[in-house]
Amino acid sequence: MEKLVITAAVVGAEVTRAHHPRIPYTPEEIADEAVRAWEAGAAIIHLHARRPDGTPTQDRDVYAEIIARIRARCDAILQVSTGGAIGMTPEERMAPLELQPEMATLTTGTVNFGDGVFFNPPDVVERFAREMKARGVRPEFEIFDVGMIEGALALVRKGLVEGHLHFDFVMGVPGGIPATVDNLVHLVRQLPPGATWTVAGVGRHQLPMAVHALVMGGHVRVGFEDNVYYAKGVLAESNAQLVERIVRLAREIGREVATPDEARALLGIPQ
Ligand code: KMH
Ligand code: ZN
Repeated sequence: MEKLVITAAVVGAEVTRAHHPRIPYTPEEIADEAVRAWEAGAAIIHLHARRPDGTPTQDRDVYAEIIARIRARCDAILQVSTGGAIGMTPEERMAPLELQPEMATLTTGTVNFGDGVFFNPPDVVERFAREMKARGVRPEFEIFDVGMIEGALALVRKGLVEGHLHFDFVMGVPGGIPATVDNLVHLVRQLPPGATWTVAGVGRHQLPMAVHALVMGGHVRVGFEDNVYYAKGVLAESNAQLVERIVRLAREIGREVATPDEARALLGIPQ
């Protein structure tokens, strides 16, 4: 089986210190969580940015500081969010692409997101894809429901995304696809040959979805963005603690964990 690529989504846009007192807000705090997650075995760090009071921001300069701080300390693949937070404009959401990160997320359709709407109409999705292509940023397709795979493949047919295709199935968002094994198998079956996939189970679904991905040959995303608990009623100490558990489980079933450079090779990212 392919080596396991672990993504740590260390901060997100929605979760606050009301949910977990150790949610990182400042660039220094976010970088610390990211580096600890890398030390634990994460090859990809999925990044969001915050203002010092915790408000989500897509400010290019805040991302630049976070990226510089992480880069100084490790070789993880840094993947910026272009999802940002509900209600942000496409221009705001695209701002971190100016930094030409190795990777960025690309959601290929609109989905209800709790009480809000994560709005991704076709013209916006195409604009994001064009911008990523022009800047040499590898997209990771964020798939919140099955129709979004078709949205991603439409970009490929239009030549807006070329090369290796990598998908992240975000499962269990209220309004998106429920986190069930049947749904995961169905999602995987829709992918074209050669594509890779990871799963991000939300809340209590994080661990069971990760375990299914491990045995199915997929990859795994964990972290505070999607889940702040280690067990029912027990907060995780850190993002690293969530990564460490996945590393242990992978080793128990004989799956090796990919380094960032091995992940680059698997995902078609130039070294
Ligand atoms: N915060 C969500 C509305 C992404 O990073 O690309 C969108 C999100 C997806 O987190
Ligand atoms: Zn995100």
